[in-house]
Amino acid sequence: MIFDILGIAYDKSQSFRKGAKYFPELFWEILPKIETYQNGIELSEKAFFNNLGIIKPENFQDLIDKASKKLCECVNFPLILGGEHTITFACAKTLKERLKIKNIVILDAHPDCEDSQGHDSVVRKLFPVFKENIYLYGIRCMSKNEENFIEKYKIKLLSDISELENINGNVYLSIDFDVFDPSILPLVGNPEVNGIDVREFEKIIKILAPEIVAIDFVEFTPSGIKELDKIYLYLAVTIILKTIAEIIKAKS
Ligand SMILES: [Mn+2]
Repeated sequence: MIFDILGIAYDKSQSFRKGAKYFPELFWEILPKIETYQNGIELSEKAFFNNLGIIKPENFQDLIDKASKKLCECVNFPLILGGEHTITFACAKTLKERLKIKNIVILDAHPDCEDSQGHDSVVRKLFPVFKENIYLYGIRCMSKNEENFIEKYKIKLLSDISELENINGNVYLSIDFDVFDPSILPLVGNPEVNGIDVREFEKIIKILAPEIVAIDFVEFTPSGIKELDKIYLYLAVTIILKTIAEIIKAKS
């Protein structure tokens, strides 16, 4: 299976920890060091990575322009590496028609429903595009303002994995690395306690994999203590490879 990998080095609105823009480049650096046999799949034989390059948008409009232009070149399974969560809006909107995407599933500690221009507003921005087909899982920290938006527009906050089984039709899956517990992966834009573990994550991927047609990983912020960064980078990319292995399993 061929994956078109697009990096989006954009973290203009990250507020607490910055550095998500460094992830796409570091992904390619660490990749050769990680075990290729993941979840029963030998990725060196079954997965082919077509590097679409890394775009570096200057601002929100530039993000929309550059991402949509690049994603038009995409003919295989799109795998997008952020960058902050804002990139999901540009990518999901661009790919919606062509890939007949019906649903967007977002794994995140936050509902990102703020009325702002930043990464904390991505679900609010996606709402006019996907309406009742937005599903959020892993949410555990929100503002009163966001809660009001969620209630008013009936955004689906899922609390049990089994609820994901009811999602039918093509899925764009967006993974904010802060969905994981900070004890597993603390290098994220906005860490929150009580996150999910990788076992739970793999269960989620197994359920959704047959429907997933595009995926992104966002908000991993490799900056700070260098040696420790490398370890967490290794873990983040391992999680991506596990996801790829499950998608290959489901699609073959
Ligand atoms: Mn988040």
